[in-house]
This record gives sequence, C-alpha cells and structure tokens, in this order.
Amino acid sequence: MFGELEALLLHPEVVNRKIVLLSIVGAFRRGKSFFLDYCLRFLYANYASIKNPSNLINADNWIGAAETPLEGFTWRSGTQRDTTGIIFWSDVFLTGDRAILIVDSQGLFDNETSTADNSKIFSLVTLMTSIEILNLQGLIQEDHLQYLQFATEYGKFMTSPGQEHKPFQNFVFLLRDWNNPDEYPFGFDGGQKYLENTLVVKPHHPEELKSVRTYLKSSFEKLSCCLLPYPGKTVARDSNYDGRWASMDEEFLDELKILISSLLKSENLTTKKINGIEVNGKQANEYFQQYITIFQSNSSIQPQSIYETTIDKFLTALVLQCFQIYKNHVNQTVGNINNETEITNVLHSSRNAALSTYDGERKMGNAEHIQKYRNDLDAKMNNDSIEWIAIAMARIAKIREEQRRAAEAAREAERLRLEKENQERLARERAEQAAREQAEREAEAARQAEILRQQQAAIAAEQERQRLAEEQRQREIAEQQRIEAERAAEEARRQQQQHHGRRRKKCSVM
Ligand SMILES: Nc1nc2c(ncn2[C@@H]2O[C@H](COP(=O)(O)OP(=O)(O)OP(=O)(O)O)[C@@H](O)[C@H]2O)c(=O)[nH]1
Ligand SMILES: [Mg+2]
Repeated sequence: MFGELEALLLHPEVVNRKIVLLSIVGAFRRGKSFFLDYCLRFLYANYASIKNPSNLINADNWIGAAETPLEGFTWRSGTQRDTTGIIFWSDVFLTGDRAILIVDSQGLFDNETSTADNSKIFSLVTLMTSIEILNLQGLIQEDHLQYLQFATEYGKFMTSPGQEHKPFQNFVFLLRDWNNPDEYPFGFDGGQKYLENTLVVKPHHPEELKSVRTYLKSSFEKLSCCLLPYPGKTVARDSNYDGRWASMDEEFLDELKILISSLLKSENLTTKKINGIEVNGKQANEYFQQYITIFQSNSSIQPQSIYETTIDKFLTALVLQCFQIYKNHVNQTVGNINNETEITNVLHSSRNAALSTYDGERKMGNAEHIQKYRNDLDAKMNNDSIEWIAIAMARIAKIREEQRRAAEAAREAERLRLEKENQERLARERAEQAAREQAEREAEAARQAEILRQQQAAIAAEQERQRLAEEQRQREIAEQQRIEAERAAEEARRQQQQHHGRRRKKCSVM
C-alpha cells in the first residue's frame, strides 16, 4: 500500500493539491465496493483525472447506459468476502486545487478478522480520510459504534484545552436496505433525524458507548446519515448480476443518484485537514506513511501514540518551515556581510524571524510540546549558525584578501604604468634624439653636399676659366703665329722683292 499511495500522492498533478480522501468502511458483503464503483462513474464524468486528463463524458448522464456492467473496485455477490485490506483507486480525480482519492476497505465484522484488526483498519482509514462513509445494513447498532471509539478517543486529545480544531472532517452513516421509510424517509433528511435520535445518550448505555456518543460530535466537523432503499432482488441476490442499473429497483436508483451527486459535487468535497490545516499531497504522504508504519508494527494502537506521532509530524514540519525561513534569511544576506558586526545582526534578525513565525502559527499539542519543539528549532538554528558563521567569516576573509590583492594589483598596475610611461618617455626621447641626429646628419650631409657642390662649381668655374684662358692663349698663340706667319710672309716677300731688285740691276749693269 505504501508504494501505491506514495505514487498517487506524489504524482506531479497531486503533490501540491489539497487532498480530498473519500473512503468507505463497514460490514462485509454489504455493497461497499459496488457503491464506490457508481461513485467512480460520477467522478469520471465530472472531473479530470491523472490518467484521464480531459474527461469527455457527459456529466449530466454520469450514471451511463442502463445495460453497462459495473466496473472499478472488484465486487461480487455471495457470502465470501471480496475486498481485503485498504485499497486506493489507482487514479486521482482533479478539481481546481483539489485532488480526490478514493479508498475501498475490507469488510468489517466478518468471522475471519479479529476485532483488533477490524479496529485497525477502521482507525487507519479514519485518520487518513476527509469523507468517511460507514456502510451499514439496516439500523445503526451499538457494536457498530464501538469502532468509532478510536476516533472519539483520539478526538479527546484534540479537544483538550488549547486545541480548537476537530481532528476529522465528514462522517456519513450510509444505511442500506432501509425499511422504515415511513418513520425516517430515504436520503439525507430522514437519515439526519434518525442519526440524531440514535446518538442521544441514554442512561442504560455502557460507559464506552456513552463516551462515543459524547465525543463523536467533537471529533468530526460534520456528521450525517443517508438512508438507501433495498436495491431489488437482482442486485441483492442474483449471483450472475453484473451491476447494470437497469436491474435496480427504480426507487433505489433514484436515491443512489441523489446521494452520489450530493456527496461528490465539488462544493461538498471536504479537504483533509490536520490540526485544522489543509494538507497537500506531499504533506498527506508524510503523515499517512507515519500512520501506516505505526499500524503495521503495533498490535494494539493507542490513540495517544497516534496523537503524539501527529503532533511530532506537525510540529516537526512547522520547525522545518520556520528553520527554512531562518535559512533563507541568512542565505540571502550572506552576500552582503562585510564585517563581524553584520554577522551578529543577521543571525539575530534571522533567528527572530523564524521564532516569531513559530510563535504566530497555529499549533498542535500542549504548552510543553510547543516549547520543546521551539527549543529544537532554536538548537537547529544555533547548530546551523556555527556553519554559517564559518561561511560568513570565510567570506569576510575572502573579501579582505580580495581587497589586499586588489590594492596590490593597483600598486603593481601603477608601477607598471609608471614604468611604461618612463619607457615611453625614454623611447620618445631616444626617437627625438635620433630624429635630431638624423636631422643633423642630414643637415651636415646637405652642408657637405653644398660644399662639394660649391667646390665642384669652383672647380668647374676654374676649369672653365682655365679653358677660356687656354682658349685665349691658344687664340693669342694662333694670333701670334698668324702675326709671325704674316711677318715671315712679309719678310719673305720683302726678301723676294729684294732679290728681284738686285737681279734687275745686274741685268741693267750688263
Ligand atoms: N442488499 C443489498 N445488496 C447490495 C446493495 N448494493 C450492492 N449489493 C450487493 O452486495 C453484494 C456485495 O457487493 P460488494 O460491493 O462486493 O460488497 P462489499 O461490501 O464490498 O464486500 P467486501 O468487499 O467483501 O466487504 C453484491 O452482490 C451486490 O450486488 C444494497 O444496497 N443492498
Ligand atoms: Mg468490497
């Protein structure tokens, strides 16, 4: 049962929804499973479920076709008991923020099961249920009420001073084969009147039944009773009957439809509450598992031990919730811690936030319980704070180390900057120097070139002058030669002329 129940309650569609748990208990072989199967028809027609997320069945005709055989929880005719133990329907119905689980249970008051086991089944179902149907045939008998003793005993703890909440929610006496409709008519109205008369405390009642009657109202938020007619011979006796409603007596069918529609309509689906607080799938799973473990391991269950377990679960959950407030607070602020004073302040305010939530929440148990779990919360926070202080101190040390490193890095960066600046300055100066030297070299080269040019020009001028002088000298030489040639020619001419003269004279002398 553990695994199946856990899988249902922790299903993603269920885990955060509030739980409605409808169960049926009561005498064996009295149509419990049969009744639940008609409930399933209504539920599938009216609500989505985890296995059937979009229900397409016509809700107005939830009862289905007249000839359709009945399916769901196994049921059968005869005297041999059918359902054993506690069985959860393998699907969960969903409506708004609620999830509906259906529980069938083994028939009580049979010859095979001991009173202790009957009582265990009844008690466990009662603890887990928010709508519990006690299925009985005919009248409510005194021995039926004894099964409610656990619930009422448990209720006594819950109604002790300081506990204002009823431990259980809806309890429905469902009386089958009612054959006094003239006195008490079928349905809830007749049932309510019958119940009120039955629960009156009378002097002849044994003490425990007086106690049951006295505490029943303070144990359940709502007590009701519904009277159903005899379903007809086929339903009651035919060993081949397949559950179709075509074979039911009309009166029974009408009352069945009214009962189921009323029981399961959305506004009547009471959620499971523990200490007056609605529980979701996750929380229900924790409580239920605890209960199941106790019921499996103990032969006789004392309401006190269940009560204490519930207190423990409840206050432990509250302590965890408050501790989480403290944890969130310190974790959120750890990033802002810069010094030791802030550590003290954060721890103080976080601790106060958690404790004031604990003090302000509705709680279960007496003052002693409440103080004990408060001390636990305090101790838990103190333990955690040791670790947290170490984290915060490490953070401060880290901040300081980072600051030191940052300063060092800044110094180093400044040194590097200056060094770079210096190097740049030197490079600049060297470049300027080189440029200057280059310019000087270029100027010198230009000057040398100019000198060279001037020298070359002077040489050229000199050469030109010499050439001209040479030319002049040549010309003068040539002139001289010409003059001398002319003179020689003149001389020659003159000598010639002289020669000629002397010859003519000789001739004439002759
Ligand atoms: N007399 C009578 N019989 C009914 C009624 N409803 C169903 N039955 C018949 O009762 C027989 C037993 O039905 P189940 O649903 O198996 O009964 P149960 O209470 O679940 O039985 P266990 O699981 O063995 O405890 C079947 O033959 C049903 O047809 C009813 O209102 N009155
Ligand atoms: Mg059954």
